[in-house]
Amino acid sequence: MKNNSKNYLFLGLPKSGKTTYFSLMAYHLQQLANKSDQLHFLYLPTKSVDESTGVETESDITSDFIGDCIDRLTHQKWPKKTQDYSCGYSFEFHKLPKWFKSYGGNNAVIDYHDYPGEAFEEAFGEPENATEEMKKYAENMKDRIRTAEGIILILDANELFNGTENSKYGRNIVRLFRYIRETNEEVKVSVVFNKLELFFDEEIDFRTQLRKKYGNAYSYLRLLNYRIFDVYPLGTVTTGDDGKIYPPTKIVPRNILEPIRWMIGF
Ligand SMILES: Nc1nc2c(ncn2[C@@H]2O[C@H](COP(=O)(O)OP(=O)(O)OP(=O)(O)O)[C@@H](O)[C@H]2O)c(=O)[nH]1
Ligand SMILES: [Mg+2]
Repeated sequence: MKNNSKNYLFLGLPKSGKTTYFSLMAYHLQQLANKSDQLHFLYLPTKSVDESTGVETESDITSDFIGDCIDRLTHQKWPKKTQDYSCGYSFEFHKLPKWFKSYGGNNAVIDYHDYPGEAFEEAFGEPENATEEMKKYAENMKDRIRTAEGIILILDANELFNGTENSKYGRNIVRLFRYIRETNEEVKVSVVFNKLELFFDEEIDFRTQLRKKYGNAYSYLRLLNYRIFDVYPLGTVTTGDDGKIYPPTKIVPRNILEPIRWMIGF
């Protein structure tokens, strides 16, 4: 992590939609910035050092990764599953002149970390057969939670309210909220109800649902610096001939930037 950077995390159970949401959010943030006189967005190169030779190289991991995800989504394919965790993705985001001035001008680097859901399960859930590697990622994730500026918790609303593993889901998020409270009470927590396309425009008050169905999690959440967001990352989805759900031919997200807008302030 760079000295002047702020650390933001994407957390959630496996398959909750973190990678899809993260890549669409970054893409739309870049598009918004490129249309505005005041906002500036740049993907940053990632530096790495070859341990045997000491030679430092730069690679465009962030823009390559987001480019690949967006390319897949616009061809009606889902991003590849996140298998491991090696580094964060970085971008620079400025709002000029107000944001720039108030933060002293050097504080606009944002590191985003997209961990596999299995690392979340290892840290806060009931993992079955966790690998040594996943245990390492889980520790790394917990370290980052303690120093994070913001946490975006992605909840698959369909799993949460229509799924069969409610008590497991509830216990996992309670453990996360408790850990945040104990180690980094002030951190901003955006709770994202995700995959809302699957509810086909039904008017559902998800906050009330959370309070009624996951009362203990809701009690812990209320003690944090949090906000709840309803997000439709793709706008709609289509069902293929095989009965599976695919991204639509035209992606028109709703509310996708609201969580980060609140977190960063622009
Ligand atoms: N309806 C809908 N389905 C989605 C959305 N995002 C993801 N999915 C579905 O959820 C699956 C997992 O999406 P990912 O974005 O890879 O989820 P993840 O949380 O990054 O998963 P891990 O990296 O394995 O923890 C996809 O293959 C899709 O089937 C969404 O916005 N809407
Ligand atoms: Mg992922």
